[in-house]
Formats: sequence, C-alpha cells, structure tokens
Amino acid sequence: MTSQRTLSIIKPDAVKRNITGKIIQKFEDGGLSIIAQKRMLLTKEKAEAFYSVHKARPFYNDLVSFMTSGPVVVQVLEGDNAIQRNRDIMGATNPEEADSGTIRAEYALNIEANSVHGSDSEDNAVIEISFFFDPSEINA
Ligand code: IDP
Ligand code: MG
Repeated sequence: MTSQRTLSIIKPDAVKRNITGKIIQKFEDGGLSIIAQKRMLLTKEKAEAFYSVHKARPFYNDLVSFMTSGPVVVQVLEGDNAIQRNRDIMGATNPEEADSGTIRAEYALNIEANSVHGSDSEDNAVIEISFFFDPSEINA
C-alpha cells in the first residue's frame, strides 16, 4: 500500500446543512487523515478554473453557480491509496447510484449538489492540491 494525498471539497450544500463534521467522520472512519483544511467562498473565476475540464458539458454553468452559492471546505486527505479510497467513501456521482453507507448515498441532495468532490487520479490530485494549498499550509 502506498500513502497518497488527495484533494477533497465539502460542497456548499453540505456546509449549509452543517454536516461537515458528519462527512469528516466518514473520512476518518475510512482511514483518511486531514492534513490541511480551510473554509472559503469560491469566486466565479476560481470555480470556473477548477472545473474547466467540464467546460463543454451542459451542466457546467449550473455547476459553477452551485459551487459559488456558499462556502466550501477544502481539504488535503492522506492515507493508504487515498485517491481511490476517498472515491469509495464518497460513492457514485449520482446519489441514486451510490452504494449504501457512502457520503453521497447518505447526504447528497441530487447529482449536482452531491456534497463532496474528490480527485480522480494521481496527476489530478497533485494539480488540485496545488490549486488550493501552498506547500507551507500542508503539515503531514
Ligand atoms: P465526480 O464529482 O464524481 O468526479 P464529475 O463527472 O467529475 O463527477 O462531475 C463533477 C461534478 O459535476 C459532480 O460532482 C456534480 O456536482 C456535477 N455533475 C456531474 N454530472 C452532472 C449532471 O449530469 N448534472 C448536473 N451536475 C452534474
Ligand atoms: Mg470528477
């Protein structure tokens, strides 16, 4: 097993409902440690840049509006196989397809307001962590 780091975002729907603690409990119970964390309101420019890979998708503008609709909590999670492990803890993008016990099955409102983001590959984890955190902010 290799220790990895991944970028996590607790999305506005979850922050608004005051369930960041419940979501963090899922990460910790699943073997992931929070090694950096901050709460922020994303600007439109920052949300557009973060999701630029989805620019051509029909849901892109709605997604940017949603991600800027309230504060988010961005985190660096660390642990064995953290990237896939976090995706497993999150569950499928669409909560109707998410396995029971996953964050999205329990807390997501719909396919857009699905409570959490997690990096999907080693390359994207590195890019996404540096998008939000200076190395000096990460204390392993
Ligand atoms: P992921 O978050 O599970 O990696 P992606 O396909 O990368 O899923 O999509 C990024 C985000 O865009 C999703 O988490 C969700 O908030 C939103 N999204 C994805 N597909 C749809 C859709 O069909 N309608 C509305 N929003 C969507
Ligand atoms: Mg994705």
